Amino acid sequence: MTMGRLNPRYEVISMKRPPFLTLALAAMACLFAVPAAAQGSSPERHSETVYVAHLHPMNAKITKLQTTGEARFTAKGDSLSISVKVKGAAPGITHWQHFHGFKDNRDAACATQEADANRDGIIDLIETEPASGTTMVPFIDDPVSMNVAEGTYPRASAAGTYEYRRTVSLKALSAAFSKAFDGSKLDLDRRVVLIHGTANALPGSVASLGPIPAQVTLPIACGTIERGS
Ligand SMILES: [Cu+2]
Repeated sequence: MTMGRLNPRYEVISMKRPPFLTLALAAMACLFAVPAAAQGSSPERHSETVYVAHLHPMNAKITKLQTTGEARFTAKGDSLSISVKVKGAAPGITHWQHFHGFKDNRDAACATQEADANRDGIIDLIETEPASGTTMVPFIDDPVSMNVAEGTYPRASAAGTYEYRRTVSLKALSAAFSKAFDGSKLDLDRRVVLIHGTANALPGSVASLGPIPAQVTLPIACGTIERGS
């Protein structure tokens, strides 16, 4: 016992103590240790898992804006709270926002300037796909509906800010996700959050998704989702 050696008085007492008393004390220590350990584990039953994505500007040259923000996912029991706070977005228009990723086990990443395959100086939605994967869950009025094209997305204020908050059933979202993506799991820490939308005119070289105008899908901010606190 290191403590005994550091404290001569303790050394004397413990040397005088009969062996059976030492055993009895050790047994008592065990009795007290059990409830203490049980107490220590109880908060885990109600624990929350937090995932955060710090959003960095994309295509700032064409948006003329520095769009930044934070997306936060808090899972607790069956509830998943999603919050997205954005500033520096094009004011007064709605902004598509989703997490993107791959339905296999690959990690998604934010596209860099190298993703600009046609060298028009703009990374369009299609060009983000090799790095970021596909559009997965929309942050709309009802994310569980997975209605990317028709859901209601937030509109930025005149100052270019918005705040989105929704709480969904983790079970319901996981089921809808699994159905849409061949049995995949949500795996938030493999995904990226993308914010879209500009009011500025874009050259014809900027590709989009089907009939949706390129101004709607233009990526303006991205962040990788990481498990955090
Ligand atoms: Cu998106």
